[in-house]
Amino acid sequence: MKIDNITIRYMEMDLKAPFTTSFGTFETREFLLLEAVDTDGTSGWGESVAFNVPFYSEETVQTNWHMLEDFLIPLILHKEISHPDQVTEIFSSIRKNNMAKSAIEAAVWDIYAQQTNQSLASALGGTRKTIDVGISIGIQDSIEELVEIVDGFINEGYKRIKVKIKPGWDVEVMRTLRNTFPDVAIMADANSAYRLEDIDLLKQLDDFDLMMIEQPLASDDIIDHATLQKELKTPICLDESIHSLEDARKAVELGSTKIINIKIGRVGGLTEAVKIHNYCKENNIPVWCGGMLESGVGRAHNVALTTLSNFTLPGDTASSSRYWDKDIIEPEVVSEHGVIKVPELPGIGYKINRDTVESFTKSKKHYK
Ligand code: OSB
Ligand code: MG
Repeated sequence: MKIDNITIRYMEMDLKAPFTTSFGTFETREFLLLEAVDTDGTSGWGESVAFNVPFYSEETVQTNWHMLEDFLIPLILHKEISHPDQVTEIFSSIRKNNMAKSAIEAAVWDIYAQQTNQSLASALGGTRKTIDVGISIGIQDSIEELVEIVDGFINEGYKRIKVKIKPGWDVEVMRTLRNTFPDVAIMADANSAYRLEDIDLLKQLDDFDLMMIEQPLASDDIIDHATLQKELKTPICLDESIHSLEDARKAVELGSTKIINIKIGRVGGLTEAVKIHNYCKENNIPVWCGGMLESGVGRAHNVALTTLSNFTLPGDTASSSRYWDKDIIEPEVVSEHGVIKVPELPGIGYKINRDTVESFTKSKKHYK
């Protein structure tokens, strides 16, 4: 294939409910949507999962647009590409900026899967026909409200409940949830809100039989996480600390993590995500697919990735309707009793609703 032209759109979609983590609250989701068109006319879609603020990672919507326009798009346009794995090599002179790279790479994978007449899941080597999913729940105003929300999602059938924690919203919250829902798979995500000196507090979480604690310590740390894991019964799962296969290897070798949350954007694309998956499989590290409050396009890529065999733990890829009144794909992603049926059509397997896309577009630019 050769990419003939690319359109970037600055999107803004209202979340149904605000989503609060230890680093801040999102009420709307601003993100970049990218459409790449091959010289044969095939369209592929990708989403940059960077936020409008650099709180989860240093990348933002604006830095991603700059990277795409000034560096990445000029490198990819009109280049002969025989397999999407080459995109990582084409971008190898550019350091980091993984979410920006991933937006293009995802679109190239979508085109490749369509041209080879297979679902994106199959193109990636995935075999599952259905995937199990959990749900991630933000920080609430009171424990009572949280219990009610968790109860609702358990009744919808989600296979695992993840709740956000931060200092002052942690041990009592988890104790209440465990006492109220003794048999449910529960985990906590701190988004880097603690330091090793908080070890005595974090050890109290061992009483609640949590599936794991996600990213308790600094976003750039794997040393203190290793020290913490030696003292904790609860498995640590790294999210923010892992940007590549090399990061994963070092964290696993050090004993900093027993489970890895793979996010396509954070690791720079599907090719790197598959490599991390394969390495983890060989090393008995279960993985699951994280979420970034994606629209249907990013969600479709997450569904496809999750069909690989070592995605043995439920991910954060919930139904479109958990986030949006109306998603930009058809059909929307639907979880029934915590299970999503993987689409079998070529490419991402969902149709883009161009009218809906247009209605959420704040600005757009075409590159040829
Ligand atoms: O740490 O996994 C995270 C949302 C925004 C930023 C970071 C994270 C999250 C979530 C929500 O946990 C996942 C989702 O439902 O898409
Ligand atoms: Mg996380």
